[in-house]
Amino acid sequence: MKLDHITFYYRRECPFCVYVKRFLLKNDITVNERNISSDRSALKKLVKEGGKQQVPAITIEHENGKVEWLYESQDIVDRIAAIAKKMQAA
Ligand SMILES: N[C@@H](CCC(=O)N[C@@H](CS)C(=O)NCC(=O)O)C(=O)O
Repeated sequence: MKLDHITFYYRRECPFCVYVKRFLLKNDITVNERNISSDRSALKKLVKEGGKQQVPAITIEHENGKVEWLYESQDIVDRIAAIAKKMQAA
């Protein structure tokens, strides 16, 4: 399942990011990805728009154009699982 409206901000060496990535792979879910270690503009955006330099983080683009930032690996996994479940049911 491809979730085009979600972008995942991560570092490869971050264990909390690996936890999220494993969840995505295990459930065959694809999202947009931005590596803040190699992508300077992604890092800037994370801090400026998200509000803090912490990964993993995701953005969820809502239909009304509003962009929601979400931090904390477990909250991210729970939220993506809920979104995927809802989409599967639709
Ligand atoms: N409780 C957070 C911990 C996240 C965390 O500690 N992330 C570290 C990397 S592993 C971080 O963002 N450090 C600042 C940085 O990498 O710039 C979670 O579960 O997501």
